[in-house]
Amino acid sequence: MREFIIGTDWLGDCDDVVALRLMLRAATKGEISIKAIGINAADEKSVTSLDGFMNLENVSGIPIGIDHSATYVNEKATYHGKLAKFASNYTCNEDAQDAVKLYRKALAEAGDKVEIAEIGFLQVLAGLLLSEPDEYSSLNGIDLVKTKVKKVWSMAGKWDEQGGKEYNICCSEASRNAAKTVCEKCPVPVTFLGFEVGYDVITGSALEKYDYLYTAMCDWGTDSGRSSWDPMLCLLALIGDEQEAGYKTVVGTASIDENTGANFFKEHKNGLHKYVIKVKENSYYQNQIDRLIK
Ligand SMILES: [Ca+2]
Repeated sequence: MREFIIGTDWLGDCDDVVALRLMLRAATKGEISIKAIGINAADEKSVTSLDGFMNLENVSGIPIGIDHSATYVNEKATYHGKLAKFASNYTCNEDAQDAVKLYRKALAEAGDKVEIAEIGFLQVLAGLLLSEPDEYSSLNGIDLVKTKVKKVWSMAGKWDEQGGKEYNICCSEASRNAAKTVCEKCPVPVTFLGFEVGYDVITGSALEKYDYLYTAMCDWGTDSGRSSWDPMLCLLALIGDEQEAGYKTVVGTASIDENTGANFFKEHKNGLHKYVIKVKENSYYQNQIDRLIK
């Protein structure tokens, strides 16, 4: 069975919640196994909110890690308080392990190679790459990833222009440096799904009104669906093949200007990086996601 680690900025936007439902439902159906979830941007209720969400989705036993330095105030994510009421494994963010440590532990314990799906900022993945040997593995981060990671799927970047800018990369000095580190040091293939792919695919409008996912979307600020950056990345990762998922790819090497966060792409056939371009109508992706989250 394919094994995943998921990284999310479980801070505010509701497209992470839609995306996690896709992944958790696939796990419930036995299609994938999720070894860990790392939170790379948080408010004070992010860990208990995610714990509560997993309980509501009838998923248990997936450890949560967090970047403890990435906790912010976020008044828009009122759904975190509602989901946190269903938490049972964690009482606060401090109960969760450092996400880099958790990634290292999960990779060290993995039998087969793991895939990493990142739908937030890249500093946990960068921290993993820069990590030193520890109690979990005698390998440094790059060698651990080389040995235990099959592929990284990342919702980040804007690839329909050279110098494109996208939030997950540009947001802060930490996110810009992290994206640069991942582009320069990750020793396994990375497929990017950029801003331009997900913004005009709107999902979640068909949810039932009693569904707590619908509540999360309303609390974030929409009752008529949301752009599908994270759900599309997760759907792509679940299908596991870019062409089969309805995309063509551009292959080469991605790079980041750490001062501005602008992303660039140099095409060449032996590159470790790809970005995806839609080849189907938006409704093709929208219908699949809406069907899977219902
Ligand atoms: Ca996200």
